Amino acid sequence: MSELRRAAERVLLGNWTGHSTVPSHSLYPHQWSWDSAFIAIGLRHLSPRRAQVELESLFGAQWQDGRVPHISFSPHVPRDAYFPGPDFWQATTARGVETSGIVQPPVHALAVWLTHEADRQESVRRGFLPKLYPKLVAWHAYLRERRDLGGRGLVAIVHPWESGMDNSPAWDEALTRVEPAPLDSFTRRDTDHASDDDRPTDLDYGRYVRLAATYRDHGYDDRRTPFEFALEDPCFNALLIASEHALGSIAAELSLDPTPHLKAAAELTAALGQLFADGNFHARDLESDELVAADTVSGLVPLLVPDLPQADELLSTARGPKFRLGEVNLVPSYDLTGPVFDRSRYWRGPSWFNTAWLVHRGLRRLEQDELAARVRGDVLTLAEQTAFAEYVDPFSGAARGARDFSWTAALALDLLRSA
Ligand code: 9WN
Repeated sequence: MSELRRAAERVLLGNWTGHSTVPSHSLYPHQWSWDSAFIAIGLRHLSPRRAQVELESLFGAQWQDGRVPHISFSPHVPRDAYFPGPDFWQATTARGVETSGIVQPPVHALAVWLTHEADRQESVRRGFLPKLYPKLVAWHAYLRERRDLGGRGLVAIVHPWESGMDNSPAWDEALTRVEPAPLDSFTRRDTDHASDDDRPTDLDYGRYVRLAATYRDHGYDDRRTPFEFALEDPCFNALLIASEHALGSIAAELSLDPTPHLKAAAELTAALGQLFADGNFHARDLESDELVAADTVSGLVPLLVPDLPQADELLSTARGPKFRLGEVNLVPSYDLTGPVFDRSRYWRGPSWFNTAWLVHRGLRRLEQDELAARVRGDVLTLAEQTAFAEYVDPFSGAARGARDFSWTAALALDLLRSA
């Protein structure tokens, strides 16, 4: 285990760029929003100060409207190293940071709180919480005020990349409505670094590009953009709830009133119930106003929500034939019995370490200690066996996507410490 610790630390040190950590030097050579949060959760064990700096630098790219962009581009990396790069997004903040214009799941307040807890003295010395708290409040306000596109108290995503689970089968039907950008109008970079079979298809990419370009061409204005893709995603909303609880703890620590955060968490938890059907949480498509049939790991993430009324039913779905929690490797990203299950392709079946970490947190909360221990054991074994792969085959555990992937190393480090 100390070998695993050293190896994980090597990955995090290798991917550190001086003020933040790249998910992977080859495939993702900039700073990504929810990656940084997961990375900080592991980095806090290696260097609490670096974990704080990681989150501070991410919020250094926050927009004036409160949104935290999903990518903050490094000026030291060639502009075409990743597609879509800064020239595509055309978004520069008032402080001169080039970013994308879409967002990712709001796991940040939770990461800030866990980072603070790792070294309270250093946190207080650096004024970490007073610095981050107003930024986190503005981030959540953006989501709740600008992104409640359905008007029913839940946040909507407007691009598959905003879910962090880009190629999930949950988006398939909504994407059929989107006219793909011509394939000769852009050059993919991802397939230079990962196998074609593990990544989204060209057709999917054409649609991703079209959606992002439409948002960009409307100034990333949530009131003006004619969104062709708008869905309420369970994982996104569940992480907002977990983060509102964390904001409550942060507020109390700063001798501020935690009540507004606990109230927001309770309202969101009640609203999340609208997405529950047949034992799982499902995305709701705002165009058809219907729940998407696909069962994905996004639906299981609410397991970590405190006082979740549906927890028992959700747990039995996780243990049932669709996800076989405790029997297969980690947590499959999509229903093992589903019609388009693919054990290799991006978010269409393989298991990821961040979702396993989130489900593990839920299992601990629900006192499912045996199952939690199994998931933790899988994370540690597979992280080591796969050289910190981005994701794995749920049956064989074979590595997929990038290697030396930062959040895999960070979350393995975190679980190593949480024995
Ligand atoms: C697009 C960086 C990101 C993760 C996402 C994952 C993948 C990007 C891509 O990589 O998305 O944002 O190019 O496929 O799906 O969860 O944050 O690791």
